[in-house]
Parts: sequence; C-alpha cells; structure tokens
Amino acid sequence: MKRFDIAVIPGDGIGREVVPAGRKILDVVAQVHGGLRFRYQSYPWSCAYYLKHGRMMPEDGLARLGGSDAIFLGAVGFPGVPDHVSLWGLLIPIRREFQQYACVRPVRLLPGVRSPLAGRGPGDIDFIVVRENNEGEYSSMGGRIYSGTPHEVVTQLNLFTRRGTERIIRYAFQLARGKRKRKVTSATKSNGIIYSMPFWDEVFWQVAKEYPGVAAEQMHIDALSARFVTHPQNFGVVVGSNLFGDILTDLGAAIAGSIGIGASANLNPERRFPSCFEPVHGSAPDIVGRGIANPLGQIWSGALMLEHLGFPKAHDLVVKAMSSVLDSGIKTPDLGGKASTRQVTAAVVGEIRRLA
Ligand code: GGG
Repeated sequence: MKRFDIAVIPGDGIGREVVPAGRKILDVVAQVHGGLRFRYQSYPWSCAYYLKHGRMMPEDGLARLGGSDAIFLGAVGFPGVPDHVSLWGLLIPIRREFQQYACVRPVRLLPGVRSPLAGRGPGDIDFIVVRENNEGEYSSMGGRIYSGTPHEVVTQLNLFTRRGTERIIRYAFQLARGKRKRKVTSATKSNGIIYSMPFWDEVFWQVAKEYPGVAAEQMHIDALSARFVTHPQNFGVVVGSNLFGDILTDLGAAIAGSIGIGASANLNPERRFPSCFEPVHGSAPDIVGRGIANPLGQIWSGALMLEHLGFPKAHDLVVKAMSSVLDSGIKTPDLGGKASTRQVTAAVVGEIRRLA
C-alpha cells in the first residue's frame, strides 16, 4: 500500500466548492486502485484568513506544507483583499520556496466540448504550455516613489537568470521528446523587449541544439496568441516566461472550451520539495455559492498529481472518465450545460468505477 500525505488549501471562492470534488475523485481512484491511499491535512489559508489574521498563511505555513508529498490547491483571491496581496502572500511563496519552477498546463479540447473556434474538434487542440514559474515578470524588484504626486515614478524589474531560463527551456524539450508531436515553440518578444527577450532567445537556441530530434521555433507573443486561435493544431509544447505562460494558458483554456477545465501542475522536477496542483481558474466570485462551478479543472489537476506521484494509468483513467462524462452531455453552465458541480462530480465517480 502506498500512502501519500496531501496538504489541501481550498482557498477562496469556488476553490472551496471544487476542492471537495477533486478530493472525492482522488479517493475513488484510490479505492478502485486498491494499493493507494491519501491522507489529507486541510489548511484554511485564504483571503478570509487574511482579514482575520493580517496574513494569508501563518509564519510557519511553508514549513508545515514542506512535509507533505504534494499540495492540492483551489483558488486564491477575493474582493476585499488586493490581488497582489493574496497572490504574493500564498501562491507565489509556495511556488518559490518549493522550487516549483515548471508550471505544466495541458491545453486539450476534450470530446463533447465545443471550442469557440469554428470547426475545431478534439484532435485539433492538444498541446502543453510550460510556464516558467519562479522568476521573469513576477518579481518583487522595483519601487515606487513620490506616491500620489504628479512626480510619481514606478519601476518593475523583470528577472531572468541563466539558470532559471535554461532549466525551464530544457524541461520543455525533455517533455516534447516523449510526445507524439516533437516540437517546442518559444514565446518571445525580442523585437520590443531588448534585454531579457533576446537573452531568452539565445538560451532557447542553445538548448535546442541539445535536442536534434525535437523541432524548435520561436514566435513573438502577439503573433503566437493569434496562432493559438488560427492554427491551434500546430503546437506540441509551448514554453514561455511567467507572464507569457500565464496569459497563454487562460487563452488556451478558453479555446479548449472553458477556463473551468484548465488544469495546472506546479512542479519541482527534482522532487526535493512537494509540487502543487491547482486549476488554472481563480476564485470566480460571480458564481460562488451557486453550486455550478465546473469541478473538472480541479479534477484534472488531481489527475496530474496522480501522474506526478507515479500513477500514470490512474491519470489516464480520470481523464478518460472526464471525457466520457462530457461526451454524454453532463456539463456545467460554463460549457453550455445545466449540471451542477455535484452532478458532474458524481458522473465522473460513476464513470471511473465503470471503466475500472
Ligand atoms: N487556481 C489558482 C488561482 O487562484 N489562480 C489565480 C491567479 O490569479 N493566478 C495567477 C497565477 O497563476 O500566477
């Protein structure tokens, strides 16, 4: 029997509605597997916690998470707490402390889901975005002086290290090597951003040389975004900086039907620290409490966790069950359906049991 300790942070808004769905699926998978068990430790760290305690998590929060095998997170951010406070108080410290530098986000049009792109079917949209997750545009370097005066000056530094850039690009090539479409597309903007992006390109082509069996191309982020819409079938693995990867994966989830489905793995590839699994979506305050949040982004993130923990067949089982449920028309309203979070979750549970 393999036992895993999972730290659970439902967080804010619909995170608290979809995390229980994700846990339910993990437990059912463990049950049908027979040799797998999860032990959960849940933490209430969130914007509500911030309003009560003045911080998003306690001082020893990261130390507490550090002992777990993985972190299963819902959503972070809610009106009443500025987004940069909630993100930098919880999500970003987790990603940095645990060296989760590879953020892996599959973009796949599942059967039964209609893409907003006309005439596109499941085989047309199936690629992975690898987002650099520890540096880049998400940096705390910069400053603000003469606040609120006409002389106000604000600077924000982007931070690109050779180590950080090389390792994420190498990760993308290694991932592409094992895929059907062996191709890596680099998101750049070296025509406008004259230091960091030419550096990014230079490293990209240096690393590309190490992988002669993998096709390589670079595209400016503006043209690349347009290509996501016009030629989504052209991509295998797309690698981008922290901000570019963040934006591209919302777009990716949208062309694959809904941001409610997008899944995300924040990986420490060396496995020295726990990795963190969370849906791409945020806390969605507009639909909180209505019971209609799409649980599939969280469920798919759980599947990525199973894969990372060494259970690739369990990952495939969950994605297959999700696909069958969608194909049978059981969908939440973001996908044009009428089903509730609970109904979709129950249908996935039933399908896992049937398939297993
Ligand atoms: N599911 C995680 C979440 O709440 N994400 C919201 C968000 O704004 N994330 C920004 C980021 O991933 O950097």
